[in-house]
Amino acid sequence: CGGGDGGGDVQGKIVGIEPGAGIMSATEAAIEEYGLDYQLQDSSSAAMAASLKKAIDNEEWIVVTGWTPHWKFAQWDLKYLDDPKEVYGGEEHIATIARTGLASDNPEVHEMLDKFYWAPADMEAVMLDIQDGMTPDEAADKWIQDNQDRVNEWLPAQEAAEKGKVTLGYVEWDSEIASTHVVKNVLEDMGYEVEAIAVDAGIMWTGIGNGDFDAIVSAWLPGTHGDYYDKVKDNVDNLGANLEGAKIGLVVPTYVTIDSIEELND
Ligand code: PBE
Repeated sequence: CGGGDGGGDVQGKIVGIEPGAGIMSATEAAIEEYGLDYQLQDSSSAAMAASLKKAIDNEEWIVVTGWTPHWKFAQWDLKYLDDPKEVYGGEEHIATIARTGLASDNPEVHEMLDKFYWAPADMEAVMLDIQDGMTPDEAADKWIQDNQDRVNEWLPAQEAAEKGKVTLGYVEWDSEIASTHVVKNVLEDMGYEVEAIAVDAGIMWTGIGNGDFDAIVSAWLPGTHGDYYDKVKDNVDNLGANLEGAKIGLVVPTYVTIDSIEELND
């Protein structure tokens, strides 16, 4: 049984997140490709972070499915395990995807979504405030107040005469809670009624393909959500990157003595 020299009952386990996340299927592929004697545990993003905290408090061995941007890197000393087979892909971007038809139905909203672009440090600031106890709307609103010049660049040139309702689909991953609520609050400040609808990853992708949501800002491409995207790409409007420098992989506390996924079986 694998698990390195860390000991304890976490040996041979990788603490995962919600089934359906791209990082879960990538990790199943990594277990296969590296021949790891490990099992991937389904969990949730919040429970994964709680497991990480508990392990770090006790200086225990732990391996989690991790991603950047994420507040955990500001909170604790963590490292990605090297992935020489590049199962997790390299750096990727997070894209905004609109339903086909939004551009003609609601050009003002489409324009704002198209212009929405920020940096990993921005997203992390919102994530940290949520982690520190703010509601997603409070943290998003604070970021907007602190960055009004940037937000102004996202605002459309023309105001629509009638402002209706906008729906945003997302998954309750910490990163996507942050981005979706920033966009929600910007659209609300423009005068729209916005509903942010939390669903599973599969539902988010079939939903945007079917036009059930106006948009999603949570498309991790080209790797993490590549399979989901391929199924709907002919039926959606890809507005391009809203963030560059995203990454997924296996993450451990720095005191864990290995540096590569290949060493997990040692
Ligand atoms: N994540 C966060 C998601 C995408 C955003 C990396 C956990 C996933 O694996 O699908």
